[in-house]
Amino acid sequence: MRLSQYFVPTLKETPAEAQIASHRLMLRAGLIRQTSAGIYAWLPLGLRVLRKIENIVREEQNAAGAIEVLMPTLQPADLWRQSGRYEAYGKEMLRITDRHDREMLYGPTNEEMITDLFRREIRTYRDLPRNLYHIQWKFRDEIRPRFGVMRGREFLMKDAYSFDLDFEGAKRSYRKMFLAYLRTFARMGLKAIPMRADSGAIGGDLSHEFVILADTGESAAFCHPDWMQADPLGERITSDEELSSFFGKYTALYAATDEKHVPGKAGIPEEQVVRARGIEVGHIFYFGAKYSEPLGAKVKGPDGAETTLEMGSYGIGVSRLVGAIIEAGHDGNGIVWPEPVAPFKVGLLNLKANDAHATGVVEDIYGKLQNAGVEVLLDDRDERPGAKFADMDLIGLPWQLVGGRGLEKGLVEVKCRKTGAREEISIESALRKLAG
Ligand code: P5A
Repeated sequence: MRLSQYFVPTLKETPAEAQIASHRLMLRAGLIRQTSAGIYAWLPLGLRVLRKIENIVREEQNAAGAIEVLMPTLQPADLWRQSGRYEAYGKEMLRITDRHDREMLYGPTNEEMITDLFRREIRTYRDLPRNLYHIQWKFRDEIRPRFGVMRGREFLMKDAYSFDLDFEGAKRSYRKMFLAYLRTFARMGLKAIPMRADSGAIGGDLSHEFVILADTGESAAFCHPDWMQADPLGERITSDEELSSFFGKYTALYAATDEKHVPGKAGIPEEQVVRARGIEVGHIFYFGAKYSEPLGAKVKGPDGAETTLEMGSYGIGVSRLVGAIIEAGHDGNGIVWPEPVAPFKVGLLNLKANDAHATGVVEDIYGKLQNAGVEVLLDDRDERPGAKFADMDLIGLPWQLVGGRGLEKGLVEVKCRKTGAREEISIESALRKLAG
């Protein structure tokens, strides 16, 4: 992509409304713009990151055996009356009336709708277990939307729903998602800590939050010092027993969103004394028959008896992750993207955009990188070198390839955004390094 023909409206000034680094940087690097309180338009660079995160989430859900569907954003109020949540959800639910005076709502989550879809099609235990997920926009009329996409009103969520015949099956489904979540966040360069959590408005009695430690997070996390060092993905898990014991260890952790949860109270053991702030990027729930019972979602069991389905739901804040990844990776000059979610891998700077020979050489490098399948953003604008350096640091692509004076001798500078390390090497070596 050529910056001269793209749409990356960067800002030099710090926007006054943004209180935390990720929000400031998302505005300054031209990733998003607010259109109403807590509602954002995704500009090209932001959208590329959002799509990459979405795809990692999708790949790991598929690998864990979950099946993708797509449910609508608008839902009929009647379904929520059946579960008893229509009144209970209160003002956070955006309620809409259509032209025929039918009551609708913009979905804040999809437990009711998926249970309804599933109960209509499934008759026997032989069709279980199943886990269905979608990646869809949600709306919650948060009283205080803030921190940009971290607490938006409209936000993108991956939500999965598992259906099992019995409690043992439901626990297996829960564990599968638990592990898939650790893998998902690790692939984005994040260490997410699983913590026992309140199940809140979703209900049920077993729940874990996945929290990224950051001072600006809204969740207060308590955990034992040992767990901060834990490497859950490094543990080999080959049997159901190993999975159980591994899983058991992580239930020692606790996350809370309010101040009444302190060690020694509300089920938090005294010894969990490390207190930190974190960003909740995922939340999983086991809730048994909470929705299947009122909605009448049953199948015939092996003994021929009608059995109410056991369910769980599993959420990942896809749009929140964009902010969380920036909170975890930035410096004084801008964003520092982990390569798997970076909007482009390489930023190619032509510092001599007015020099025909230099431009020819840079264009050749650009073509070769593209042919090798490398995602590259070419700064071919007629701007001062200082402005180009500043914008490229702000945007935070993992690698910068700078074509300047050295081009005459066939040399370019390669800079690693994360470490700041630079080296001047031949064009061929640079291509090998970045296209390899
Ligand atoms: C789980 C999936 C649920 O809604 N139902 C379906 C369950 N859980 S949750 O914890 O309420 O939300 C799941 C994740 O969505 C993100 N999230 C948000 N992101 C941005 N802005 C918001 N206002 C917002 N609310 C929730 C969080 O990452 C949360 O873990």
